[in-house]
Amino acid sequence: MNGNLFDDLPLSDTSEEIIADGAMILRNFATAQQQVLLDAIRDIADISPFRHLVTPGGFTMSVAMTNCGSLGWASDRRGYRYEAIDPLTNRPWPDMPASFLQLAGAAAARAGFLDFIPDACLINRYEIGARLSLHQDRDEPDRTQPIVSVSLGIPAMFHFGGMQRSDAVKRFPLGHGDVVVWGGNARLAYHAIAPLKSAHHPLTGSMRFNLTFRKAG
Ligand code: MD3
Ligand code: FE
Repeated sequence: MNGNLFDDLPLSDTSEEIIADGAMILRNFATAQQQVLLDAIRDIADISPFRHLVTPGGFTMSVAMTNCGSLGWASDRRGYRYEAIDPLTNRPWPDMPASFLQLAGAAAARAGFLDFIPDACLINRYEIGARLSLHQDRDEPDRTQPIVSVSLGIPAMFHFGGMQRSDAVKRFPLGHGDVVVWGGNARLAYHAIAPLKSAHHPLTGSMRFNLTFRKAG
């Protein structure tokens, strides 16, 4: 109800690190909102449940996904696309909570994107061992808009590559409350999440959640 026992203690790390041209990690930028964000994820999943999508190649993803906002990302044997209607419920995706919009806008502004208005938020849920293989996010037509990502729960190792699949990757740990803004030249970089190691977080148990805010329309 009141967050965790450490709510009133100062945060250890609120550093800001530019990791590439256009990419900035804001450590613990979302931590003060942790409970509001996790409550909102639960409310969204009550309407549009987490599901394991199938890729066009026929593989079932280990990450479970849902969305909020006017558009949601979907995948099936026919391809990847954004949809206004959740194909599982045949209803619109849940509205983007005001707390999500406020956080995404503040993070984008901090990294220099002053007019970021996301219309889609993809919510990824990882269990131990789940991973996201190397990919680019290229289903959004307006590449001048950044993507803002918010990590909650157990940590993950993020792999950040270059513009070609074969480029070397740099590794960055992403922990609870960390926010990353991906714009400019970083917007189309290859990236991945390594299989999650066993861990526990007081608010999410053995889960990791990642929100990615996008302008998809
Ligand atoms: C770099 N999600 O949903 S967040 C995704 O942690 C995705 O669930 C990962 O990759 C996750 O597509 C990584 C970091 C991230 C998100 C989007 C990016 C990095 C990005 C888009 C372009 C470049
Ligand atoms: Fe991605």
